Amino acid sequence: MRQKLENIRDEAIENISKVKDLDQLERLRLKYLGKKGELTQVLRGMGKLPAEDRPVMGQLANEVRYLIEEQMDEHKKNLEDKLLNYRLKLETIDVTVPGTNIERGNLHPLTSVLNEIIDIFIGMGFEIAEGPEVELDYYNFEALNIPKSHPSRDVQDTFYITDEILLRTHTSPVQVRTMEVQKPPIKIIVPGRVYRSDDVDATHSPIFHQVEGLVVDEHITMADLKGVLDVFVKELFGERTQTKFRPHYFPFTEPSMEVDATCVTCGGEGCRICSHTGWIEILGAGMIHPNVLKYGGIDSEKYSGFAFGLGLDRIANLKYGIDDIRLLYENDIRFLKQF
Ligand code: FA5
Repeated sequence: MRQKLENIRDEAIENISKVKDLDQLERLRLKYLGKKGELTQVLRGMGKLPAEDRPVMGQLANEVRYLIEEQMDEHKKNLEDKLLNYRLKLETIDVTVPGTNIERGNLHPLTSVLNEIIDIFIGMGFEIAEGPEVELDYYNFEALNIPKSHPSRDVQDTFYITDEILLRTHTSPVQVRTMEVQKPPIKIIVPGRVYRSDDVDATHSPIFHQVEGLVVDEHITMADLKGVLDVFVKELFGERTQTKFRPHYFPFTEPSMEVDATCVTCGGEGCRICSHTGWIEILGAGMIHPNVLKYGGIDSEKYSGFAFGLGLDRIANLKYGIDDIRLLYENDIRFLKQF
């Protein structure tokens, strides 16, 4: 038995020293010390020894066990250290390596100007409404007092989908859509994309943006319209900006007007941007035509209102001194980065 124990000891120590990973080591532990392990088997045979030999053999067996365990623990620690070092090396982060620059994006000029416009109107108590871009002829024209034969339909070259369905040519269809579901007081602005089959040039795009304004309540007069637009223009372009209201014609407002602001670039002196007039047209507006109120189910004897529609793209260009509307749609990052 002594021989057996010494053989196990020597073999185990040699095998342990060759082990390269923790799994292998665990297999060796089972081989010698497990329930069915070699050393365990020998210890089980202890009972067959003469009584006087047992203490000596027992002691030797324990020594062999401790030795194997000790060697295993030591080797295990070495393997774990090696593994840790390997992983540390693998996962080391060199904090001195220059990082990859993450470029900060910025808002598109149209978004920035729209945000500013929304803030100004919200400050005056307006709410934001929206409407569909694929619209019924009814809301885009009929309910705005523009029957099928009306000559003003020619002014807004329309993309038709069917006879009755079209891409909205302005944000004004949201006027009657809102009146149908909301009774006065109404005080909304409607930002949105609109479509016209206009030829593309520096000031025209077939897709552009408008912001509609609509106020309906008792005793609304043109003084309210002028006041609201004057505050708006001064907040957007600066305190010294002046407004000019020119008579105009829209079928859905009466009276109708176009509003000019003193040129932002030259301050009214006259320059290339304002064609040397000192003024720039920024929106169309007027007092809501009684027929439109009727289409919206609102009593035109009791209520009155005003509406306006501004071209967001042109306002953005004015604000940022951009001289060609096409730049807003080309998505050239070198251009967009400047705002
Ligand atoms: C209208 O669209 C009216 N719905 C505005 C309105 C609303 C008047 C409520 C009264 C009451 P107009 O067709 O003028 O009006 O267009 C309004 C603005 O849209 C113009 O002042 C202009 O700035 C802009 N605009 C018109 N066509 C284009 C285009 N092709 N590209 C870019 N902007 C355009």
